[in-house]
Amino acid sequence: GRLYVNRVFHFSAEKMFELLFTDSHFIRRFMKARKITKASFDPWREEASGTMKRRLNYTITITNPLVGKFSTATENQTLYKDSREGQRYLVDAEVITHDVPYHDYFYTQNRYCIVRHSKRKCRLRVYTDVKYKKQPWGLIKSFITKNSWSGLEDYFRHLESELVEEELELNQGGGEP
Ligand code: YK8
Repeated sequence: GRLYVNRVFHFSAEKMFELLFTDSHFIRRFMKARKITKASFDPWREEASGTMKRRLNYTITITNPLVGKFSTATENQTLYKDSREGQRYLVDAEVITHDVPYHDYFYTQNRYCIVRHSKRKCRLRVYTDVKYKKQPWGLIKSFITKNSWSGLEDYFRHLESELVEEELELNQGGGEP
């Protein structure tokens, strides 16, 4: 896998969770900027084991010239039980892009780790992996992986910069340092 985001932000871990994993203005705005449309978010639901799950559906706009312009996608998110409120949030997100070539071979797994540093500081790490459900021919596999990495890098670089913007706004005129 790869580590795409690894940064300390000057706002709380709860705030980070709220921005990324609830139906927040931030995520709505970000999706709009990425031309992610027709988004539907299920609420978080608790499983018998205590883990929380939810499903998102949306349509992504693709800039890769090798692929059609749009694809529907399903994202299954799992929030792990040991994520004690406000201390640590671990979210695994499996993203399946239904309408890209070789879509039945692979999916993407993004792991978001939010760790509390202090009352008003947290660290966000995002690890990404391209996973295979069946093994394609070697050349195809490297083609899928290479094209996935470039799309993911672009997406997470943009997400990080928008979070930096949000951090600025949140800390403006707040009074206390
Ligand atoms: C989520 C991974 C692969 C896919 C794309 C497919 C190339 C197909 C390979 C051909 C277009 C928002 C990506 C980047 C689309 C965007 C997906 C996003 C960024 C040439 C054989 C969508 C996170 C996410 C996960 C997977 C990304 C796709 O929150 O290259």
